Amino acid sequence: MSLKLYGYWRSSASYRVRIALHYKSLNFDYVPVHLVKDGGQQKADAYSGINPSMLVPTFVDDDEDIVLNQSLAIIEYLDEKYLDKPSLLPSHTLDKARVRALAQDIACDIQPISNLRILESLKSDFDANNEQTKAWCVKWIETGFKAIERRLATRAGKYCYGYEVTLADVCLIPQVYNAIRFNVEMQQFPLIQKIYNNCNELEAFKRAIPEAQIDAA
Ligand SMILES: N[C@@H](CCC(=O)N[C@@H](CS)C(=O)NCC(=O)O)C(=O)O
Repeated sequence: MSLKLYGYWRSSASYRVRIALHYKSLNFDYVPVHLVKDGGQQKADAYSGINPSMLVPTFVDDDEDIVLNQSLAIIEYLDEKYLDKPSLLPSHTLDKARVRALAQDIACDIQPISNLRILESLKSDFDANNEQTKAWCVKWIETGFKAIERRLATRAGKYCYGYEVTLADVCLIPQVYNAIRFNVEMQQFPLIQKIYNNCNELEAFKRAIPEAQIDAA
């Protein structure tokens, strides 16, 4: 078995897949793709050849000649392939839909708006300065977190959805890491903060944190 993850230490989408791989105790090679150095290594031919979207992460299973992009698709692939490992999705249809919805609240409605290339475009196409792009990120993270905090009031236990770690936690924790980087005032979101603390006590989450990666600056 030869699994490979192309990622970047601070990329929240890469962070999600790292958590899932560690949660399932799967060994993998981590291949850093620096999103800033050399004008962004994700745009170089060497990488865009395997991922034409020029985004990280990319997951490669060399033995089976499988290349996958999109963190949620990668995680669900791992979940279904390694059935002997702890699952990140509940088995009940409605529970599964609710966990996916929470995950997508983050992965579809928060993270893409503050992605690097969006911030670069705000600067180059619309003359936004650093303060303005930072305010942009804070605004959309807070908007998303307000809704998630309300949902968690009826769904959360120790983790986002009851007492088992799910895909929702795998998406939430990297987004909180980003929020803290942008100085979002987390006291507004006590449930999110509690789940962040609970998850970060787990080995899989500790091993996946950006600062623990070989490419951490
Ligand atoms: N929906 C994608 C998002 C991937 C994504 O946005 N990756 C970011 C890092 S978190 C990236 O590679 N950004 C590089 C850029 O914007 O040029 C996923 O979940 O995998």
